[in-house]
Amino acid sequence: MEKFQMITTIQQHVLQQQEELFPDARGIFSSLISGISLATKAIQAQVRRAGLGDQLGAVGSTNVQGEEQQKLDVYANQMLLHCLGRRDAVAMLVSEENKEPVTFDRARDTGRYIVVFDPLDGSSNIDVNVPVGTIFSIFRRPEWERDPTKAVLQPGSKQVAAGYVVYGSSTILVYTAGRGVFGFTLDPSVGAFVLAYENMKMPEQGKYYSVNEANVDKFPPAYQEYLARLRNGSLGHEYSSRYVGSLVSDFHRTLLKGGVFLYPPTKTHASGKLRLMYEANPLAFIAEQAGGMATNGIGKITDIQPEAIHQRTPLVIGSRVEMEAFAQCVREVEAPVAAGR
Ligand code: AHM
Ligand code: MG
Repeated sequence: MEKFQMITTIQQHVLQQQEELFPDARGIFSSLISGISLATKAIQAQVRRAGLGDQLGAVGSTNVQGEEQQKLDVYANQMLLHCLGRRDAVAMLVSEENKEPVTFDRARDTGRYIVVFDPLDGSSNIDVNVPVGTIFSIFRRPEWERDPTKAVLQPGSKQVAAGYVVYGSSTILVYTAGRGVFGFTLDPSVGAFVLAYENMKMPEQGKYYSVNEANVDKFPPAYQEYLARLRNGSLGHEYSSRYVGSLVSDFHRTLLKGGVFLYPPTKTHASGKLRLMYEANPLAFIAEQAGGMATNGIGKITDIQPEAIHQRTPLVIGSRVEMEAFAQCVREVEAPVAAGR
């Protein structure tokens, strides 16, 4: 008899993992992942059609960060709010595009989760056909906290799951629930995210570093020295640079090929540009699960206790070798400064 290759969809995968790890689970968490999968399929369909209708361009408003909102930003945000907001599992949604958390009146035993997301990361690139993506992070709703903002302000180490979708040459969803990292490619003929990368591991060392080098003169001395070391062969081989300007894409390459991505602090922006809760935290969780690391230059990203939902953080994330070299460089450059030498 002919053997056909069977597929594993993201929903099947999450259910399988749940059965193995939490036999008592009632599928509440998996319904969240289904909501994210549905919303991102709709977003990718719209992204693929960009330019055919009038989906391109700005809407004429700015978001909470003061950035110009693109039409697709607004669409992606509404789609995630719509698809996730209908799930009983969701107590609260926090988006880059909304100033305050969106709360739902859910029973405590089902409404257990808070989902934080950047609906369309890199959207300023969309008019030039550069890959963009969605990033998400999932927390448990704290039992007794009534204030929605306080309920959300949990360190990244408390994430239950995190992931992203890249709308690139194919659409890929990468996710972790703390038991390894898995990648699913959208099969347009089936309409499902199909398991394509099992237990993803970041190479110990890579060939690329990724940073907006136009800002180098504004970086702190330790970052400038680190970039010099990457260029001068101190880490044992020659690096090339790659910078898409879309964090999800730059991170996805770093996950697959290794190396390091940096968005450092600058003289004018002491916390850099990227957001802790829906950009740095979820990617840091994935990096750690894949054998990599992530820091803000002082400590682990996932150890930071957030003070505001839209707070920014410097981000250095990547393979073990590059990250250890970064930590050593910071020690060597900053120790003499601290000692007044
Ligand atoms: P966004 O969430 O508004 O798209 O902004 C974040 C993006 C990241 O995807 C990317 O890494 C960064 O901004 C690029 O910034 P810059 O143009 O300063 O290099
Ligand atoms: Mg973003």
